[in-house]
Amino acid sequence: MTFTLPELPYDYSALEPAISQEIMEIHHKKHHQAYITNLNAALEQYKVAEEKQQVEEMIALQSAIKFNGGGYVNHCLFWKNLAPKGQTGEMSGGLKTAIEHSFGSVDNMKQELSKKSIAIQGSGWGWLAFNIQKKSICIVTTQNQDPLSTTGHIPLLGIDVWEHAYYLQYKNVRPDYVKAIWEVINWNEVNKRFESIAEKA
Ligand code: MN3
Repeated sequence: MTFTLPELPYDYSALEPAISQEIMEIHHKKHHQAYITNLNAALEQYKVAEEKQQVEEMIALQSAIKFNGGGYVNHCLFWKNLAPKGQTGEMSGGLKTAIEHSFGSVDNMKQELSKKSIAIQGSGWGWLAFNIQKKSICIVTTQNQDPLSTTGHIPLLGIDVWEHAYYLQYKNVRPDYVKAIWEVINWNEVNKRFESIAEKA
């Protein structure tokens, strides 16, 4: 099986002015596509190595699968957790209560997620996440394209802080990008993710 680029649920220009059309187009068509192309290639090579029972070769491919598979998964989440202004909905009562329980207030959560996302060294992601063991909402950061699922957390909302996500528009000023992204967070989607976790927890 091969993975394919999912369609964006909105136009490339729909998140302006928070995120420019040019960034959205390159980010989706070039960057997300590249992770998918490289993931498919690595999986194909893995299959061949497996058939030939070449364990060393299989192990050697694992980092490419993790990186590109993580890039695939993370961006699939990312497009959905963004929405054009006016279509973002509002945080549900249940999610708000859970956030207030963990952070005291929604504003505190936003401040902390912003601060930790801005502070990521190099490339990575800031997450509002559900800790499976503690059954509570927390903030986690990951490096590169490491998928959150390997850390015992379920993603509610992810902020891509790779330079490719903002550089064309915000240059080196990551804080301005992180500030602007709050205008286009799709709370309908975040609510949905939280509710499906809450049902099982
Ligand atoms: Mn990206």
